[in-house]
Amino acid sequence: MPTPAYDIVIRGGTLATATDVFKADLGIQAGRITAIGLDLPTGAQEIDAKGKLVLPGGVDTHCHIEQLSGSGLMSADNFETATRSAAFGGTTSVISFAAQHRGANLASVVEDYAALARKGAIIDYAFHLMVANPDEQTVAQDLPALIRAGHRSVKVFMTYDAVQVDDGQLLDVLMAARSAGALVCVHAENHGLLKWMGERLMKRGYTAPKYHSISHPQAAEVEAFHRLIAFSELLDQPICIFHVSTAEGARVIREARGRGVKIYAETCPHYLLMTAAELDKPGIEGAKWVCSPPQRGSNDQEALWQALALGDLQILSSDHAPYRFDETGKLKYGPNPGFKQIANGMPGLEMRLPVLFDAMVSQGRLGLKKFVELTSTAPARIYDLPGKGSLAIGMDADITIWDADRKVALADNLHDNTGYNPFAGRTITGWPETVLRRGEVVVTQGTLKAQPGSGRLMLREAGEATRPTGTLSPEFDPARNFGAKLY
Ligand code: DUC
Ligand code: ZN
Ligand code: ZN
Repeated sequence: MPTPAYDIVIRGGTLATATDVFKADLGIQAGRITAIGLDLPTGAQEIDAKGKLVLPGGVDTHCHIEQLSGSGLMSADNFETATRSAAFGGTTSVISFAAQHRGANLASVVEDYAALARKGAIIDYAFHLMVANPDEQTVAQDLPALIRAGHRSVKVFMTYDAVQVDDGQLLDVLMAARSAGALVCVHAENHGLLKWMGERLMKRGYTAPKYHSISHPQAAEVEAFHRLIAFSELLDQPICIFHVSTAEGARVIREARGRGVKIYAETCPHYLLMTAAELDKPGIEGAKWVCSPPQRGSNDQEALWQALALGDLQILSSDHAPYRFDETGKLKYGPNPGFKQIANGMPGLEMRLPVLFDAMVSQGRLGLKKFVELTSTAPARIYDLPGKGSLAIGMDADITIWDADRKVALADNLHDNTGYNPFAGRTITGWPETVLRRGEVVVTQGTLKAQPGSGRLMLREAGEATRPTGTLSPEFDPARNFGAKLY
């Protein structure tokens, strides 16, 4: 018997990429896609995909895994539980954070997170370098070295006492990223405004979870976007604005992109599919839905969908930030905490693709190709994840096979360690049934097949998204700034 040409053939399915939908068989060898065609020869293993959709595995580029928050709270998931839930949800690559805290050495932080991921990760992973201690050692030494070693994205917070960078520090980080070749991702909200609003609400007795949404006015997002964009434009350094939540925020991004500022931006399922009404539940129950920025109004949802359609927002991430609804997480400060004491975040890795598939494909909002683009292809391209995000010869065989007709009533039964599902109670259509990572079946028929530690670290080249536009601002252009060399 001749050796089969393929380790696996996925046969008879409908393949979809960001640009095309077509019927074909897909052949896999040594973890890569080696053939896409009709009537491929039999593989060593055959997967029947008749009547199914064969899509690139999901790429979730904003996930907090095994991370200590600014307030010292450990997220509910470790790499094993988080990436296990990702795999069940059809996601095969994640970017999480190597999160520096004040006083910590960034290079050691990256080593520590890498060790945790090596032990637990089931899918492939990369890190955003989260800088909260932008001292000389970090900005001038560690950050450039780590970027050049393949960690091509940096994350900073413009708010939160324990981790925020001030304007000068933000400029330092933007400049260091420009020199070494990295994209700078930002949580952009005005710190003073959030602090002032939060304290005013609490003092007046408005402590219930629903007031969390009032404490993050849309003006906080809008002001911070303007300031961040002004800095990005001044230095000609590309940025990615995280979790855009408001119509006005999306408009600010559109305007800036229109005049040539190099901005990428993401939003998340909870801004598209939830409103602030989720927080308005009896007692403290609404704490489960507390995240930052908060869910907004239906007008914001519409504007975000429109911004995705127009390309002003290019990425749909989960912002997986899991905290249990108990004393280890949301209720750390007792059974009835004020909204300011409630940890920000919700689990999202497992539900991101199913709820978006339901909205975009089953219900028809933007459609299948855009679903693939926003949840897999564009994030892989923007963050330069090698071999990820599409179905093409030579790419990693990261593949999710979907039953587009399967109806599922969502319940609190996710495979992470959070203990609740923010989308529980909804019924959706479309489900990721079989998931392959580099040609290995990691989930099938509701069962996990892969081992913790089988995920791989993805180191990245400096790709298109990290490159400045080359259009210098007057202040940085020696031809117009009296010859000053500022880069
Ligand atoms: N921002 C995030 O991106 N994730 C969790 C909490 C937060 O404020
Ligand atoms: Zn954030
Ligand atoms: Zn986040």
